[in-house]
Amino acid sequence: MGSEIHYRGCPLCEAMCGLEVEHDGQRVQRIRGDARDPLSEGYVCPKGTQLGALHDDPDRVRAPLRRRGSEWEEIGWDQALDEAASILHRAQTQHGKSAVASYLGNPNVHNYGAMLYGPDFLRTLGSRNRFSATSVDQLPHMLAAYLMFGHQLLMPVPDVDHTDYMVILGANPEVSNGSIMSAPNMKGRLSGIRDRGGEVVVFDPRKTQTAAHASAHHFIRPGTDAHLLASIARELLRLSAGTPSPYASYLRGLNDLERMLAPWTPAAAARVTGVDAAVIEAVARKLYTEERAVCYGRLGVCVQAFGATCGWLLNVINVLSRNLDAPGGAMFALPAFDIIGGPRALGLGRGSFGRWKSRVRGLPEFGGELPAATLAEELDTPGEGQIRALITIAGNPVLSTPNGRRLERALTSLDGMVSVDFYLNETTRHADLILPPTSPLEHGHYDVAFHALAIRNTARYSPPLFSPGPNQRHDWQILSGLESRLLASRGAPTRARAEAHGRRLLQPEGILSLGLHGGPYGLRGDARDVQGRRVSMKRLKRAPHGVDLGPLRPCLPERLGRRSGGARYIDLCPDVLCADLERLEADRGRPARAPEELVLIGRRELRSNNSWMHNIPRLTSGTPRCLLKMHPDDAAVRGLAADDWVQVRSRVGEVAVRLELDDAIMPGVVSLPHGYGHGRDGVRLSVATQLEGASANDLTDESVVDAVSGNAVLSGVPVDIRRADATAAVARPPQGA
Ligand SMILES: Nc1nc2c(c(=O)[nH]1)N[C@H]1C(S)=C(S)[C@@H](COP(=O)(O)OP(=O)(O)OC[C@H]3O[C@@H](n4cnc5c(=O)[nH]c(N)nc54)[C@H](O)[C@@H]3O)O[C@H]1N2
Ligand SMILES: Nc1nc2c(c(=O)[nH]1)N[C@H]1C(S)=C(S)[C@@H](COP(=O)(O)OP(=O)(O)OC[C@H]3O[C@@H](n4cnc5c(=O)[nH]c(N)nc54)[C@H](O)[C@@H]3O)O[C@H]1N2
Ligand code: SF4
Ligand SMILES: [Mo]
Repeated sequence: MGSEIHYRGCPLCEAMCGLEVEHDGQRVQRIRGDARDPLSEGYVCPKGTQLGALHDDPDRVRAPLRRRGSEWEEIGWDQALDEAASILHRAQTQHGKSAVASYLGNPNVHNYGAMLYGPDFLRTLGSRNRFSATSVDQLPHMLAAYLMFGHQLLMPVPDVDHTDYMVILGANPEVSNGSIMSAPNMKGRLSGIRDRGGEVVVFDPRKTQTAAHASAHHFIRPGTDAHLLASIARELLRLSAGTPSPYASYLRGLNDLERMLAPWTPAAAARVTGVDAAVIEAVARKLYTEERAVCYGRLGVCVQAFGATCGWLLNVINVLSRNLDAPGGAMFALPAFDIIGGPRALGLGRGSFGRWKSRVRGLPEFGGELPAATLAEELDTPGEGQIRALITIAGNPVLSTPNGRRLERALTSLDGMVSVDFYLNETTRHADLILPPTSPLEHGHYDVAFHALAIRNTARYSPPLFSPGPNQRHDWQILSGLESRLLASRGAPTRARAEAHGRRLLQPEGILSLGLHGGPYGLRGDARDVQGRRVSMKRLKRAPHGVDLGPLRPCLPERLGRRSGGARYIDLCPDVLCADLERLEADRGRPARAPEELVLIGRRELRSNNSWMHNIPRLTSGTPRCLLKMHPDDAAVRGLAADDWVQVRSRVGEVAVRLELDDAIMPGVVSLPHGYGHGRDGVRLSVATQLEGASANDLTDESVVDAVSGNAVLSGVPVDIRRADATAAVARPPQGA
């Protein structure tokens, strides 16, 4: 049979690479990068080339599964949706709407059907116990965006292609391919900065691939970035004293900063961070004097006890150095489907904070969600308001959220659980029903979220490659099927049911089309693509490689969501964050590390994607990847050698892993990637379960969170490490709960 070529966007990570898929109508034969994609220009990573293998994976669940004791049986869709809705409905009638919790995982954001229909389903569910991967990830950036700019998604993106000085904290974009910075081929883009005479400076407790190729790398003690950032901001205030701010007409709070940041002298920050005071001064000076400069921080600065403070101070630094909303600085994208400026019905809303608190620990709501670090205790703490049923949608919180073992135990005590997922994994194995959606190649694709966070404005719609079989359902169909059943069993007003029905008729493509039409490049907007043309669904369907909407452009103050008396403004000093500086000041006195102390950080591997894609042989063969990296000096004092099996113990748990000695890691720090530990009973992942490794989140501590946002602290976890005895090593990987 001959071959055909199909072009589509990769849904696996934020880089949104364009793929050229060679296929015979039934199966994928080969996937390469699409050289004509205006953003990725032919770049592709090993994961993107394996979408065919994901589609063909014999372990991928293709029909609804119902639990029968420890067995699973396939059932039809109508029955599955009826039973799933009745699990949720029963718990809500008996114990109130919030007795049903939801957990939404990362792939939702890469699936436009789920993105556009998930919020409706959740609104109908009406529970305050909503959780998602946001609070083990970018919550601090979203909180800072909401408090400072007035919209939770108005997060600035480094203009990497035009900057001459880029400071990177807690990110490894050469491997992660960028986050809150959709930028395929970050390795090429970072060398582009150096090629035009610019510099890249990295602060990271590990000399990562990104750091190795940078102009300079500085070790920083995990969890201390807020001190470094406060000190850089303080220096910038000093340098800019007397010079009017370019944002003066719409900036509030500038005058308060100087007094608040006074204690963070470079010398004081140096003591706690381990970064030389001279380095801090030089970085601040360069950020101020370089015409096009940007300070960027990502996961490593989010998943720590001062995550929100870091998110805030990063924006403060870009404002003080005059690089916010300026070419080569930290800019805002203008997507064709505008989830920020568009009608509320098409977007996610501006955001909200602290409207309610979690029952057990009193952690604050953000954007309608509670922090994932509090999920386990909300499940296992008896009393009024306890969660009785759970629905997970494209999430694997057992491997992804802190103290996964506690969560796993708590799941067994639920009255009912439903999972929308195409794998029977560590989380979904606890469900009563698994509702498997279509594979990424069976539905259309549009990056509703990531075009809004990209380093260049582009738009691309990909139609489905394969048509789903009659017995397949898309994520959005599953969610709206559950929604309509919930409404029906509640005897909801016909209006509510008609609305839900209307959205179903529209389908994701119809909503997308409306959004493009009403968006900035649509009929009513005045933006145009690089050829001066408008963007519509029809246009995108004729442009399989995507359309180029041009480089990021300044858009302030018009795009700000924060207003007072009609005037839009930036709040440089949000009250909750300023108030928390007291806690940061108390932290400044933390003693230097004792030689026997070790803290655990994470890392990402190019061939891995959080806790999944581990069942794809091409991505997992070869050297095991879930090894514990330790500095040779730390190993020597413990009498440990490379390849030794070690027991790693934290407050919450213990795992056995193999040691890899690496002098690229800071002494006192060890690193383990997350998302492994598939060797649990009942997991149906024939390749992944054979992989060596353990879950880093069997060690992370759910009781430690960023006090402001409630974001999980996944980095800087104190651990104790000793040689595993022979039996522990034999017992690897640690077996099920
Ligand atoms: N220790 C530690 N923990 C971490 C992190 C860390 O760095 N260190 N990183 C955190 C971060 S940044 C994130 S984003 C989270 C991720 O946390 P989660 O989102 O909870 O976990 P994932 O591993 O992304 O699991 C995704 C699940 O979705 C399923 N899936 C994939 N595609 C689809 C689809 O199209 N539809 C449906 N319905 N299901 C699908 C997969 O089978 C898998 O079960 O992990 C966090 N946890
Ligand atoms: N290959 C691959 N790509 C991915 C993913 C994947 O799993 N695999 N996941 C995707 C997802 S969901 C996300 S959110 C992004 C994340 O993308 P990135 O934000 O680039 O995240 P990481 O690669 O985990 O890099 C975090 C860095 O922070 C460092 N770090 C840890 N603690 C600290 C600290 O206290 N201070 C400082 N300064 N640094 C610290 C770590 O050493 C690490 O190098 O990647 C995405 N891309
Ligand atoms: S970098 Fe991300 S988007 Fe690009 S091919 Fe790899 S996984 Fe897909
Ligand atoms: Mo993430």
